[in-house]
Amino acid sequence: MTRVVLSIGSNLGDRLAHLRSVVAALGPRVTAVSSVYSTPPWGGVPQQDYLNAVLVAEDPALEPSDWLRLGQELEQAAGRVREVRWGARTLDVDVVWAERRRRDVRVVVRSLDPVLTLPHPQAHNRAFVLVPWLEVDPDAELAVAGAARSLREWLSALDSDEVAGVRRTELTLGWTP
Ligand code: A4P
Ligand code: MG
Repeated sequence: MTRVVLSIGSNLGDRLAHLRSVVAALGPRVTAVSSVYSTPPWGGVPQQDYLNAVLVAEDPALEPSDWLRLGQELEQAAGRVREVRWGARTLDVDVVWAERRRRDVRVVVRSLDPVLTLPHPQAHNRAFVLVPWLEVDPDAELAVAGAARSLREWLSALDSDEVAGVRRTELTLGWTP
């Protein structure tokens, strides 16, 4: 059994439809969905604003690498072309965090593999990830280089203008618990 936190983002084409395609494809595996946020581009590449959200999903049969593959298939289905790193895209699906559960034991998955680095190496630096993640999992902790902090603590370390730029919208992803 793995439980994952996925960050989804889009800033090209029908942005909301691209985000909704992920929720629709994952179906009953989705256990929580954040609001949809409008966010300024992060990473220094000039481009239009994103819509971002965070999903929590679980599946007894999937390994972390399966979630990555699923995310990449959904990116392709949304017509994503890989051009500039951190540049504009129809759909980006990042695996931010993963946990394995066996019986009642939960183990956070850690990996330094560049193909799938877990937790995502930039999650703690990104208000567009932390704000929606905090909404769906207020007690979550994220450890970076051995330092475990609550999401609220990571957020308070970010530039307040960046955090304020992440604006909740009235848009929804068509998910009901
Ligand atoms: N990869 C390694 N670990 C992971 C992981 N945990 N989740 C590898 C997903 N992918 C992971 O990604 C490059 C490689 O990272 C993949 O082959 C995968 O095996 P990519 O999606 O091909 O390229 P990219 O997305 O351009 O680069 P990168 O570094 O993944 O960028 P990010 O981190 O996806 O950031 N600003 C706002 N406001 N909102 C956004 O959603 N997104 C990005 C992209 C930049 N700025 C943004 C947003
Ligand atoms: Mg990516």
